[in-house]
Amino acid sequence: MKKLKLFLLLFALVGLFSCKNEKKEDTSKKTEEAKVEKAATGVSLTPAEMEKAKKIFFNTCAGCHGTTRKGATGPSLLPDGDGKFPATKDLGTEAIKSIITNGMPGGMPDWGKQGILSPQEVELMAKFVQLPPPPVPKYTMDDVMKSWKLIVPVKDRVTKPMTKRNWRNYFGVVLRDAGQVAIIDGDTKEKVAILNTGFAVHILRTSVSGRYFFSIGRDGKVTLIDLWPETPQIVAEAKASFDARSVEVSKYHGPKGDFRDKYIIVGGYTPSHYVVFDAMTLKPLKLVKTDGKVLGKGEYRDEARVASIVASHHDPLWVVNVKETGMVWLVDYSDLDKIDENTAKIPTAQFLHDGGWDHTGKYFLVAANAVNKIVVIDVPNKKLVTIIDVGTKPHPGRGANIYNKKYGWLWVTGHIGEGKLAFIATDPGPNQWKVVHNIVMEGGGGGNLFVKTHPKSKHLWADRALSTQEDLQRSIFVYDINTFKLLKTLHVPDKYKGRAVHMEYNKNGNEVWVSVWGKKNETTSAVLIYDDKTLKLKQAIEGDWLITPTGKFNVYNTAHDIY
Ligand code: DHE
Repeated sequence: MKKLKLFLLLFALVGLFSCKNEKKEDTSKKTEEAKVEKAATGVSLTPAEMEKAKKIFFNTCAGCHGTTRKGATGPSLLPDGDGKFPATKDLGTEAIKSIITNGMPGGMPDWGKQGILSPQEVELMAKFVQLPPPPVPKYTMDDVMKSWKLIVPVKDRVTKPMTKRNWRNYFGVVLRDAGQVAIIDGDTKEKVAILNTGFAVHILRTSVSGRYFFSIGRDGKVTLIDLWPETPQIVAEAKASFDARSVEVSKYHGPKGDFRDKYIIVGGYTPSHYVVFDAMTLKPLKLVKTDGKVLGKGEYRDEARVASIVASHHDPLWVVNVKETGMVWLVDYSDLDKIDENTAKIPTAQFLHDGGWDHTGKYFLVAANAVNKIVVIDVPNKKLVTIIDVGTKPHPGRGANIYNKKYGWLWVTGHIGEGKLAFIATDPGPNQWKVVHNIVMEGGGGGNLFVKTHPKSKHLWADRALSTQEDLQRSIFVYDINTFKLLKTLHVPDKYKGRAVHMEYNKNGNEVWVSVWGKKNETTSAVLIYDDKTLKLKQAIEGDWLITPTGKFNVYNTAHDIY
């Protein structure tokens, strides 16, 4: 924390210093030929440079800073500042270049050092953020409709599994920079299919039956993958927006009807809206904008991006987390004509990101990561329960539900901003919704992205993929869920290059799969498979097709919300 404060101070000081220099430059550049985009400081970009910068910003920066650059997980990047963070034009090119190259302790990646951005690209981006943000293009229901492709109609699909494989133990593995999803047989560890799902797929979710995977890409493209043919295949696709991170299916079956696998919802980052599709064909059915006022009463935000979405098993509801406004929407999908008027909109805390169910599936816990809080929603009663202070930049993924002998059921989150795992009690009683324990992770600094457990396991697994220290990036930490003691630190074998990220159990809950997320042009990425009892490496999946593996989703565990 101290370090972070120091850095911010430095950040501001460097800004002031470079501001003076910029002013000097200003006068000398007055006569320079006008270019298309020019800031008050004299920074300018040609149309071609602008296009390139927009693309890089979308791929690497918009997720945290927002397309309109008003800030979310990361600070605002506005030429004139926003009162909280320095104006980018005051920071100046050199200071911004240094930040983009070296990263920041709170989670800003070292894009330059990692070689993801070249020095020229770093300079380009340093200039880009001193210019006003370009306008966000429109994307309407007509555009969604035009993008829809039904590749295999339902009547032409197989009616039973055509494979002898144990498809319920398939893993869908995101091959991020290849724009693909690999389907891997969890029993034999063989590659079953590689599917071209589109640019930087982010996550997969399954249908309730487990037969289908839905993938969502950073380009807003949703893909329906049928796992029943001998070789899994894409049967439909559509584009919900320019930029997206979440997809979920309808799961409710009860007195209000059977909605299992009837609809899916895709949450749009840019433009900010959600789209409901027919789950079996991906025919677009409804688009609802998510813009609104911060916490329902403050500043109006057009960029109000949909972060995580989960589906209730107890009610016909999706929990839709609107990042910039800090509103949790409980979207009742039982009558699509009244979907907006039947939505409960609950003000919580700004910059909602990722989250998951407690073990009962009635309470949803979501990180408001930029304000270091976890929000708890009582979904059946449609109300905010409480907002809990945790560590710096909580990042639970979907979190992990463990049963601890002393405290009962606990839901766990890690943090990007500090090396801490926070355990929140969820059972009714005096401790409910309190952080009853913190684990301080070894090695200092933050960088944890995901935690994972399984009902049959006594272990909690945690990565450090965003650590600034290379040895921590390549380590996985396994803790005892009763004593909270670190049992083992697992290191990625040297032959594989890249960060260890995201864990997933197999269907039986006795293996843990970990990605080694290498570079796009190298074939040294891998998926490591550990025995959950012995904590020994059992097998490594590798191959020239395994490009930049990140998230992994086991069919059975995803369909049953096991985490
Ligand atoms: Fe993710 C989940 C957003 C960067 C891998 N990520 C999520 C969710 C959101 C989100 C909102 C929750 C989805 C849900 O549950 O419905 N992620 C973002 C970003 O905005 C961010 C910070 C920057 C960006 O530009 O995308 C970002 N995420 C990353 C990565 O760099 C990761 C590590 C690698 C990758 O593939 O891009 C990454 N995010 C994941 C994974 C999940 C995820 C694997 C699902 C976790 C799970 O177990 O459910």
